[in-house]
Amino acid sequence: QGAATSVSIQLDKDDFKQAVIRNLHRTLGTDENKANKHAWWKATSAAMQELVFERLRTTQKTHYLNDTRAVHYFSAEFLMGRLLSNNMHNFELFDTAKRALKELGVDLVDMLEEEPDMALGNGGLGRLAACFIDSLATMEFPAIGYGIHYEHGLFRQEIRNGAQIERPDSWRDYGNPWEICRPESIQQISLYGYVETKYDEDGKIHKEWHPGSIVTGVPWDIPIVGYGGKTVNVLRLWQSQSSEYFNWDVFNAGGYVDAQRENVESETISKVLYPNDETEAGKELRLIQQYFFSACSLKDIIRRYKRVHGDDWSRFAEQVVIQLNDTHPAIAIPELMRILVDRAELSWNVAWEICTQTFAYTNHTLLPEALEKWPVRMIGKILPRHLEIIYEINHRFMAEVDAKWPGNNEIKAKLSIIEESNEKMVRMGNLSVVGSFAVNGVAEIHSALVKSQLFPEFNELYPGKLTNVTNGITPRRWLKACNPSLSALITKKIGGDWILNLDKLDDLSAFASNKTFQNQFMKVKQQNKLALAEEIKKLTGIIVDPKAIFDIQIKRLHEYKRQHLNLLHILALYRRLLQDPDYDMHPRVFIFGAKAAPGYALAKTIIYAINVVADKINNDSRVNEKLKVVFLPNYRVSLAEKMIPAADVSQQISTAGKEASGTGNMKLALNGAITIGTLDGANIEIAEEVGEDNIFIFGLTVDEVNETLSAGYNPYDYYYSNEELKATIDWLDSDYFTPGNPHALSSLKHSLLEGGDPYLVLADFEDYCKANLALDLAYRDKSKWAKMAILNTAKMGKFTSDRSIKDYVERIWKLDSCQVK
Ligand code: DL6
Repeated sequence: QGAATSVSIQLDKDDFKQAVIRNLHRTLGTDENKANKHAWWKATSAAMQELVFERLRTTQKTHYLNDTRAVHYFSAEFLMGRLLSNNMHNFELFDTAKRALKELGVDLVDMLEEEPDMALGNGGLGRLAACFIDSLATMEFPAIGYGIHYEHGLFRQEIRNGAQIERPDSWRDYGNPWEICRPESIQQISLYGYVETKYDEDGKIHKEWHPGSIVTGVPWDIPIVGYGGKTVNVLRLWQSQSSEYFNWDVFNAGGYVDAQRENVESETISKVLYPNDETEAGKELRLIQQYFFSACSLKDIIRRYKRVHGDDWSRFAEQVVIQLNDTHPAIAIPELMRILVDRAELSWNVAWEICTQTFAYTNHTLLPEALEKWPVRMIGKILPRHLEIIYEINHRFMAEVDAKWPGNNEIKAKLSIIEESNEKMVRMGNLSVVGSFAVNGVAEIHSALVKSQLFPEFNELYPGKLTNVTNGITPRRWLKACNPSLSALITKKIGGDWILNLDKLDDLSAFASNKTFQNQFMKVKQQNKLALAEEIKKLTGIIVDPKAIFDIQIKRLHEYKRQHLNLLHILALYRRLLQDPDYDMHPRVFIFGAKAAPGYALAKTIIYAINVVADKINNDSRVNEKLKVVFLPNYRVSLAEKMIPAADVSQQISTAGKEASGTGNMKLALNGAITIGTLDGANIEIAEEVGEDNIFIFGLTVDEVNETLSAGYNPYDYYYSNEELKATIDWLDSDYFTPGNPHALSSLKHSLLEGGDPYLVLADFEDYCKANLALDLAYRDKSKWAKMAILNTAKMGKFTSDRSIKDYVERIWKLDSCQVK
């Protein structure tokens, strides 16, 4: 398997300077005297893009000439963040660029702030896709990411009077230097209409879909630079456009007037990313988005395949593997069947063989409310032919189930792709399992639960199909670029091989107890904390002490992630300090970053609660030497890059069994933060790697959660038996934090008590407090803490996305690398 070993492009400081000036003059039509920061950023990006294009062209030519098998990563989300610094790092030009720009009077780090985040994703799932395409390019695997060119990415969060306000995200208002429009590869896709059944002379049935409207998909390519700059792959994002096609034939056929009236305007399809609250909204536009990008991408793949293989479909599955990132692109399965059966006129069996050898599916959640289902009626209206195909797939699949479990209607009802509920639904998870050759979860425990709880019968029916690939993160962005001081220290100590072989970090273990190295390591942490303290002041006006413990919880706001458990513990500390001004604790700053889905009321209340509690504590001179709380607005990739290097503590406190993997846990530990966490998701594997002395594990395990629930969990038992817990919950429901508005936070108390506390916050509270106490004591022993921090960094080798990709490549995709000369 290939990995870049040296940099492909050599450019010195003067070349770089010239390239920037040239682009300032010729691309932007301005000059050094007039240019503002934004113009410098654009000119520098354009200078980088010259190098990127050169490698992109070479890569594409090499892949074409070698006719390589490639993976096509279908994902409704790619949370890319900023690209300029990343591309510079991957070309190993960051320092050169910094020196060149300095001579031009421009501070590179300051200039980088001009770039808006490309926030085309909600959180973990989209960021994982971004890390994966980085690793694929770095390891020189032929790969294309396919997604949607949203005009607006995830909303921008403002905090007003403590509450979240959503504002549109305008990431390309002033143009995006990284994307290239490819009108030569435009595709058209069909929607609505009806299906005509025809018989030929031999009595053979043909289905013809007469669509009601046609939408144009315009591809935008974002080059993805691998580390070392040898392979540059592409992320292709589809923008929808009106095709001015209206089918009068359909219209006049009668009965379609209403359907046409409801048609979604073509341009709106790629307008906005749905903010995911882990509940399926069942919105028609979302289904159309999913079909739109899946169908455009499939047509694109087939066009490329046919250029070489013509109408010979026999090699399709040899050349093409499609990874479905969750069920969002699962409609691609019946779409490929439609193309093969209706258009290419292959027999059903041949087509199904090709299909099931082409697709693989990754599951990212067990939460029942997040498992996608679409009303049969809706699919029938938007994609009438696909509904027929889904029924046919299900009919044949039910026969298979019947052969395995003769006459067992209960199993049939459970496995059926069609859910026979009040409103009939298509279960996209079941469709994905049936239509794929491999199904994977994203951490050991999650994959085990996919097998034992979510799809146990599928696991019996298809032994070996369900598997695990533990998630990973790219060390290029999440250590080298975001934490330059730590990465320089590491490279000085053990050499730079870790960037491509993260297992090498284990060489640091030998220095974990070395006082000099401990001091160097913690000095870097201290500098990073100082920088974050400045950022906090800039963003919120709050002054924090960099000597305090920086305790960070950054992730989407969801009850299962339990930011409210963190908050209850903060309240407990506040209360202890008020009751006993000498209460012995190391000063601690709790820092949050989180967006709540706009429609998720309780999540928004939790954000409000954090902010009002923060306001009270930060302004209470009795305690604020020891305790501070900060909520940083508009959490996103570029903010994470500033927070993660400064973290002492990483909060990973989800209810066991609920967080599929988590990847923030990996980023924080890689940067030397110690995890306080439950045995959930990838925390379990992190604990295995770092060892139990270097992590603070607390709370119920998955089995204990299940036992507690089946024994009839009653949160009041905990409420009445723990005086501190009761006091903190009641405190939230007084007007202490919301003067004049005593019940502003009642819904929070209600969910924890009368609401049944679905995520067992109360059950875990006491153990969480104990773990926090242990953490506080450990921090006071500077050498012990430094050793723990170093070992966390040293033991993160497993969690590079290069390893995840290697797992996918060897066990699922069966790809060869293709070295681009
Ligand atoms: O696999 C990436 C990421 C995991 O790390 C998180 O644990 C998981 O919550 C997240 N899942 C989703 C679910 N969205 N949908 N569907 O984002 O995936």
